[in-house]
Amino acid sequence: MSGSEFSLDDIDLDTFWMPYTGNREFKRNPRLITGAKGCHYHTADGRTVLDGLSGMWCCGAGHGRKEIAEAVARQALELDYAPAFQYGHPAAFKLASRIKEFMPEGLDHVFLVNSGSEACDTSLKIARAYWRQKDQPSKTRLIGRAKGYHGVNFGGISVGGIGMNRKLFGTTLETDHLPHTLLPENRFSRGMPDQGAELADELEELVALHDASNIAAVIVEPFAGSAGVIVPPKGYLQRLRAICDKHDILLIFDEVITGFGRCGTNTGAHYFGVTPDIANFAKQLSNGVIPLGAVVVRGDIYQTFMDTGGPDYMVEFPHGYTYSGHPMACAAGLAALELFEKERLAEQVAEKAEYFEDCIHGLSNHPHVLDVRNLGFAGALTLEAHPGEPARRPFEVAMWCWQHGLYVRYSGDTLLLGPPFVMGKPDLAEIFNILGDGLRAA
Ligand code: PXG
Ligand code: PLP
Repeated sequence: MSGSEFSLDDIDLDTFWMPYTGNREFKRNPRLITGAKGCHYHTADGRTVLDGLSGMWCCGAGHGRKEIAEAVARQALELDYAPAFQYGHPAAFKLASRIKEFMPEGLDHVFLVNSGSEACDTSLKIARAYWRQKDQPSKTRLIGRAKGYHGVNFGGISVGGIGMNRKLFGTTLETDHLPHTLLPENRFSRGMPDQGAELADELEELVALHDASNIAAVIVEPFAGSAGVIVPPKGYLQRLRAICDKHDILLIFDEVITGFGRCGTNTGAHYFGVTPDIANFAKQLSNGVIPLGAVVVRGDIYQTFMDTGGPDYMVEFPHGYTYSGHPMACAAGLAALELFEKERLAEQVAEKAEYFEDCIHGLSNHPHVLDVRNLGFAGALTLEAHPGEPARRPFEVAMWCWQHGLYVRYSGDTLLLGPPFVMGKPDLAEIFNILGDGLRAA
């Protein structure tokens, strides 16, 4: 649909309370998207805009993919909804098996949810319940990391490490946080920085403080996405894994952004060579077409629930959503994974990652740029703040870019980039041309 068929006069902007948005600013200056094809959005004012963040890190195969749309339409006509509890339908089983094919060895049972936030809260509940079923009920404490993002539900904000997402909401779960790994000496690193693996040893301090008998799990993003593509130092995740093993603490990777291609591999676990006990996925799993997420666990975690669940008609894990394994989400997921494999989307990222890296680091000397970070098809710029207005400059640059044909996301003091995996080099170059001009203009 083109913008010309659309009039803003037809829309009541006031009633919709927009998620995670400055509603007052947006409604004064609306940015409405009316269509999408390939790596571009079409706007209500009739313009074409490059998609610099794959929607919100979810549309790596590009927009308007017929294969997915048709699969969803077929599923809607064949079986629109089936009860998710105590009954099943084939697509959910097929999707779980298909997801397993892309996992590292050992992660082989799949719980389906509708979003990254649900995946996070589900994974935390699995971790606590697992230890209870293993007769270690005191292992309840959950450990996240400063600057971590694990969605917006209560579990996720409890382990999350972004103050802005917590401060309005009062008491959360009993958690602790590892320090983040954004070190000044690592500024302008390409890919994994050299310094800081020893920050993982802070987990030993938390074990000394609480005792491992009270700790259920550690949850981290393989690289922190929302906080600005904070890539772990070389060796950091290996050390975290070793300390978790030593103390019998579950390691959860939140792969909502890193999963399914963003790193140039199937998962972040593959990229970094570290396998967690539980991994969370969403976003790219359905190419963003229908809400879908998944929690993938080690076989023996699943088996523990099966072995301790009482008589076999009893529910082993009293958790699940009305729309867990929704038929249309499963159809979208299956079609998206088919594309992911057939079009070698992870390999496409791996092949173009160096070009992306060169492009984004080409902005290092532009005005206001304090740091540049990247991995795979993910990158971020930290910008120097206006005095006393920490978040204004990225907003201004992003608004300039939007007006000049590029969608990028701004958050705190950073600009975030995560182009679709299928984007070609000319469009990638165009992203950085526009962004470079935007930095000079701001
Ligand atoms: N975990 C991680 C690691 C995420 O990045 C979530 C959980 C929550 O997923 P849902 O589907 O509930 O939103 C996320 C989501 C951005 C941006 O611009 C990132 C997210 C969401 C929106 C914007 O970086 N991450
Ligand atoms: N609230 C009420 C009153 C419900 O009945 C349900 C589900 O049955 C929920 C919340 C949870 O909804 P969902 O399963 O879609 O997460």
